[in-house]
Amino acid sequence: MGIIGKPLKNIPWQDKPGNCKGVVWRYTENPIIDRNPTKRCGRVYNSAVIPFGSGFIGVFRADQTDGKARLHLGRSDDAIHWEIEDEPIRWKDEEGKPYDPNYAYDPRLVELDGVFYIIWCTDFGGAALGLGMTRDFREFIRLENPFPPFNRNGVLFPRKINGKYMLLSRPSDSGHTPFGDIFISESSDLRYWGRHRRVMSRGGSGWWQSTKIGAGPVPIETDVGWLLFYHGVTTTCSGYVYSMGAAILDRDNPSIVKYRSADYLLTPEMPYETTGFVPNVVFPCATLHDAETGRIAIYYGAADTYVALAFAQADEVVEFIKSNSELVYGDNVEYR
Ligand code: BMA
Repeated sequence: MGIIGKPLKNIPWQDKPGNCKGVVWRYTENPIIDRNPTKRCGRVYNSAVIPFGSGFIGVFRADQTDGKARLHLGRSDDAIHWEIEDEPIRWKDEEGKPYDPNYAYDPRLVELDGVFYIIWCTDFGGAALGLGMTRDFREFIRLENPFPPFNRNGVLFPRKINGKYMLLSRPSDSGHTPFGDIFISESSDLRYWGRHRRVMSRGGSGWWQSTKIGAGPVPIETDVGWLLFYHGVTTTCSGYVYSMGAAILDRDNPSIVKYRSADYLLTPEMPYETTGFVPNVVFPCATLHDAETGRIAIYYGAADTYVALAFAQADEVVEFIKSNSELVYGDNVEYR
């Protein structure tokens, strides 16, 4: 079993500690981004990173000191220590007119044929997916509303599949959404989307993903299928708890779930995950991975307050998903 993609030797990494019982382990120096990293950014979390030039670039969700979420750019040589800009990303529309989203959060970032695409949750009369692109991280062009409200957790696949762009998303309401499954849509041009199908449903015999689920980082291509980390939510007396699960989607038809882990891979346990602006949240939004060694560095938001890092080995994760697999009612049903 291997990752299909480029080698990326300089990703953050720590070997699995001897006492780790799972297949995902945390970076010992977490969180990697603490409170108030810049004058204007109070809390940075749920963010996306990507290799760029000889280093790394990130699109960060920053809740500014007015309490509102916006997207800020950051740069790093080692993908651990980040220099975040104090000014938010300035968008233009395709005609060159400035466009300033009312709010912007939970970005995902992917390179497709030499162009970097950013998807985030934007305000379009409520929560909807915003889509923009950049070639150089200097000029940012926003495409005009490719999606109607309400939706969150838009994640593009890193290549076209059968000639089409593919997108995972989670239709929602505009509040704190007490439901939600993962859907897939396809497009020839990124502007018009169709053939929507339900990929994965909340639920299962366990409880950790009983309320809602949403796609996390850009799926990782492996020779057994697309490795998708996602968040699963359960409802408790004191609110939602966000954990991380993983599934493997068919390589040629990613609307098909091949395997799906019945157990979570990461759940809030550490103080920076259980305590913060919103307690008990781990929310993965990005990975860096090395096809040569199978190493995966997972970036996740912790307690809506911090950015944290965890590690996994691709073959071990895939084996865990396969041997703990449980499909949920609604997965892989035709006309779903
Ligand atoms: C979701 C999103 C995430 C957030 C999570 C937990 O609805 O808003 O940004 O991390 O709630 O508060």
